[in-house]
Amino acid sequence: MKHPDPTLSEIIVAEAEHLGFTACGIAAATLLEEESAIMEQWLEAEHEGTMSYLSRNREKRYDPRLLVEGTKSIVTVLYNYYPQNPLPREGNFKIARYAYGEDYHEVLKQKMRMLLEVVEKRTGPLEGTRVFVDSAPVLDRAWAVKCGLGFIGKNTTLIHPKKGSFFFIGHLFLPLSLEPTGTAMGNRCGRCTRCLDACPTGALKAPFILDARKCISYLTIEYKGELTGDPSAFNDWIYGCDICQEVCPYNKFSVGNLEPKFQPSEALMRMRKDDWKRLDKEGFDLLFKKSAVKRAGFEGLKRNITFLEPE
Ligand code: B12
Repeated sequence: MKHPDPTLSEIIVAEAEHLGFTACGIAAATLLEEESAIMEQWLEAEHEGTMSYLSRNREKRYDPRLLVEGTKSIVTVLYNYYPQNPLPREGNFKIARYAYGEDYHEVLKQKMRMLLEVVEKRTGPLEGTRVFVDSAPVLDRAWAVKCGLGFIGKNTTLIHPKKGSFFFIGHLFLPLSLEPTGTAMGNRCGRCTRCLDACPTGALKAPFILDARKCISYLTIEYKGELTGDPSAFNDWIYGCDICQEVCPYNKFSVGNLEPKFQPSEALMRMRKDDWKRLDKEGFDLLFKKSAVKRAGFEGLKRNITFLEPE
């Protein structure tokens, strides 16, 4: 019996997997009504701290058609960043796993442009397509849920029921009405509260609510002021924090990513506390030439190290 030809949606999802994406789904571009209400409450409570960009462009953030006119479908991809080899922990400070290798924005965008080429091979050149990786006012996690790629955990991350949460999220905005590929999944944390219990700074103030002002990730990357409070609560994290993901049972079966650009350099693997303390600007630039760690900057990283272990 002859099988019906695959739809363009099916082709995109299959090609995304072929390109190494962990998962891919498609949803119709609409206003995110419920999610916008959640974000409004979050901003009302001033949980964003100094990340003032989050309160700008709200209309566009909630409705992708206002961000890119003519958008009809959102293709959302996940890309695993869980490392094959973790950085040694003995006598060392900690860096969030997402920042072990090259900056994900560019690495992912390149792969996503290849996915877009697959679409345009079928449709011909399209006007008004966009590739976004945390690079525009888009509610990344909300779209991943709409596309059927997982659920929002109590730690606020997007959790894929089989693959956990150690992945990046990216989107293609397309001016095409494509068949949606999945339905939104409800929460599957059950009674588990490991993430809330483990967060050493109490940033997860309630299930699904993160007060960024207390989050180690925010404090070590985004916050530019002086760090105060108990340094031991930082548990040696000097750039980002993975605690609320490390304790999540859904991450028990995370597998290492094979992307060469995401592997930590040998120099980074060799770093120990004494090396971090001695690190100068030149060494920082070499160590993090293409890395997202540049976001904190040399001064920021130094501030974090000195806060944890004053000279
Ligand atoms: C600002 C920001 C931060 C802030 C605030 C985080 C936060 N929880 O809000 C700080 C600096 C703390 C941070 C930390 C991290 N971040 Co960040 N961050 C962002 C950014 C730029 C915006 C997030 C945002 O809008 N927050 C505001 C809140 C209100 O929105 P939200 O958490 O996305 O929740 C929405 C939906 O999930 C939904 N929703 C929320 N709760 C619930 C509950 C239910 C029941 C339902 C149905 C829906 C729902 O509604 C919300 C509003 O629309 C996104 C990129 C993007 N453009 O989305 C990356 C992003 C969320 N970060 C990411 C990563 C990897 C991290 C870190 C793991 C990095 C690290 N190791 O240090 C940590 C994780 C900390 C954590 N538990 O969230 C990834 C997350 C991937 C994933 N699997 O979820 C993203 C998506 C970047 C990307 N494109 O890959 N981040």
